[in-house]
Amino acid sequence: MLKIAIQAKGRLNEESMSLLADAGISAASGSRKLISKAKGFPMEILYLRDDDIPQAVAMGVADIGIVGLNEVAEKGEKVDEVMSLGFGACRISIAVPRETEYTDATWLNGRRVATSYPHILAKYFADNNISAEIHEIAGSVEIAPTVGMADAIFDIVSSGGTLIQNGLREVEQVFFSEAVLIATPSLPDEKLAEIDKLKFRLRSILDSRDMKYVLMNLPRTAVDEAVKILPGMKSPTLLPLTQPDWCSLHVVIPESELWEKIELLKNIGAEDILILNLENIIR
Ligand code: PRT
Ligand code: ZN
Repeated sequence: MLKIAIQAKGRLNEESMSLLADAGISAASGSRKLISKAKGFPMEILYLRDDDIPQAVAMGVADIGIVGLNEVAEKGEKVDEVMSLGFGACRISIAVPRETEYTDATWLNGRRVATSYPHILAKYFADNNISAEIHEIAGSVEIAPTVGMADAIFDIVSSGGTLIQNGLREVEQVFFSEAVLIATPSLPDEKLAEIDKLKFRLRSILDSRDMKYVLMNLPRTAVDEAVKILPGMKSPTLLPLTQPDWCSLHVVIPESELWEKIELLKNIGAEDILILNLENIIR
């Protein structure tokens, strides 16, 4: 039976659980138990701190895990990256006190930089020929310049709000991360077959997120125009209506293009437009 490690609590826990739930896999809440048996898929769920997930997967304590790419890169454990999961997006950036006259990365030479990601930072310094001191601290990195512990920080940024609150300014975006599914290298074939089944479910969920299923009534004369408005889709589904000059058109549209396409379709006579959420796309 597969064992999957997910974050016990924290930013990735909820979305990891809801991705699994959308894939028909449910489990007891992580805060109460270290391990629980999943329902809907032959799998055990291990709840760990995110820092421990790369090692647990590298050692085979768990066969797979959901964790930020930042932790995978920082820990440097040997794991296979199976797929990106489309949530937990963030970057790790260098930030300096707002009033600093920062020119470019050469400013960092001889400075002290506080971080919880010393390995990723050391690689950045090496790649850019920068000689600076790395101060590893476990938490509250953003206060290090204020208390005089560092000249700059290297920390996770998402909206940028935390930097602003602490009088800091983002000057170099170094590493881009999102949640990924990782696996123990060289697993036996039967485990790989199980992972393929899970990947298939996850892929269909991820493909359907941000897509909408749209139905509308359309004058038959406008069908060619509608097909031009909806490029990139395979030919849309057309169903007859009892009124012979009209038909019903069904298409899947990415949410980002939805309202622009709806406007165009209305302009060519589309009526009674229904927009529905999609649960799965099986390709
Ligand atoms: O207890 P455990 O060790 O498991 O959790 P943790 O406290 O180490 O990690 P947690 O739960 O904070 O984050 C887990 C993962 O979420 C990280 O490893 C990243 O992959 C991802 N992630 C995505 C983030 C953020 N966005 C994020 N904004 N992790 C942390 N932050 C923090 C950041 O450290 C900073 O303090 O949020 C603040 C910045 O946010 P903004 O929006 O103000 O820029
Ligand atoms: Zn952590």
